[in-house]
Amino acid sequence: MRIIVAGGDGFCGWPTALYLSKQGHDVTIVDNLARRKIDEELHSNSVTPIASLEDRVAKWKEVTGNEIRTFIGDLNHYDFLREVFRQVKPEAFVHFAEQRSAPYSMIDREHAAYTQTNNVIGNLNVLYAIKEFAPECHLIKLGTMGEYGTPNIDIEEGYIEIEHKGRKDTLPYPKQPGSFYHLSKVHDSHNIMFACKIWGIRATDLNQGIVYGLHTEETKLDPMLVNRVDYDGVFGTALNRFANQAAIGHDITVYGSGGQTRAFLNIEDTVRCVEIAAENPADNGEFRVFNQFTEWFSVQELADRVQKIAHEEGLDTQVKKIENPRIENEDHYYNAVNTKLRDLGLEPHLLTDDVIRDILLTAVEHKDRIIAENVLPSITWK
Ligand code: NAD
Ligand code: USQ
Repeated sequence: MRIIVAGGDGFCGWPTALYLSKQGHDVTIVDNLARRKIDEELHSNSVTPIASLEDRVAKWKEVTGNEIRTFIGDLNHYDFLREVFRQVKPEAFVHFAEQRSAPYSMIDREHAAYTQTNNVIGNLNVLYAIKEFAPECHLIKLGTMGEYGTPNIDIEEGYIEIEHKGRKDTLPYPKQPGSFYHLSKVHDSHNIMFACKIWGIRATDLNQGIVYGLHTEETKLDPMLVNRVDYDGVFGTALNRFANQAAIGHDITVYGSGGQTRAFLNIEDTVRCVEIAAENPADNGEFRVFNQFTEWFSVQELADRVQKIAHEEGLDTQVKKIENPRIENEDHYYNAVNTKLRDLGLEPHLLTDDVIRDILLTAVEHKDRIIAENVLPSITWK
């Protein structure tokens, strides 16, 4: 299949591009390298030393013989995107290419506006490009479990049957996102659903939980293929961030009570979920939603598990509750459905102690790269 991986230089996109290439697909990466520029803006970095995109794909070709084409450019520039579609004629478009940090989107008006413009207009451009140049192309769009928020009822996969005043309908599941970033994903979902309805294009919204880990079989083939890992208070996510805090003997920062429960999955399952979606495309006109996660944990539970492994490895770190910089429910009900990807063949990699140890030991290996002052949260919702 001819597959475009937009955002293919990022944390999820890079291993996905390699995995799909390894499976024999004809992969093209599109990326504007915005994430690397944001590192400069925040004076931060990936814990692992990542090679340039050019060097990464050259190494991939050297190691496997497989070519991955690259286009450096912005989905917000429609002339660029049109040219990419004209040259590639994609059968699937995997869309990771968004600003994905909730705290970054909450810095100030400019960052909120950048996040929503970048994400919503970029995605709208992709919808138009599919309509105009590749109407059969299957859009595989990365959404987020955070679109749903933490309702006091079970979270369904995209839709919920509602009975109201004696009448029934199946409607999009209510959305209660917790940041301007998460809101951008809700706006994207609405635009995609509408485009499927009016133009008959096909799309799968992968409502992904928090991704942990860094390695896949493919990224391990050579040090130059290593994936990025974020640890700072802006882009670092729970679990990966906790392991990196532990690696430098920093406190593991639980925000508020730590009862916040989130859905998680291993990066090795991210790449497989995208493959499953690509190999089982939505029908023409269908807007399909899969909840892409394998387990859920409270933040406190994860912090305790990382601390336990850190102590086993001789690292002195403590779990510390700090004032929550976000506005979110800290003690809530959580029960989310995730059967559709499993029904299509996903075999989850669950969070074992060895997986935590692997993330921790990678952080320890590169701990000189961790900038200690970036580890605490610096952005508040208030
Ligand atoms: P990332 O920031 O590491 O990667 C995103 C990539 O997209 C970067 O390489 C960036 O340069 C590129 N990009 C951003 N805007 C672009 C634009 N307008 N044009 C071209 N390229 C652009 O993020 P990630 O962690 O790999 O996340 C990928 C996707 O998955 C995002 O849409 C994110 O919302 C979603 N997601 C991520 C997680 C997670 O835990 N990392 C969880 C759920 C959903
Ligand atoms: N948290 C802590 N301590 C920390 C960091 C985070 O307690 O040091 C808490 C947060 O308050 C929050 C939870 O952990 O309750 C998750 O925070 P996070 O930063 O790991 O994840 P989030 O901001 O939700 O965003 C990440 C990705 C985003 C993706 C989302 C999936 O950055 O791209 O959409 O996870 S989900 O959470 O399902 O919405």
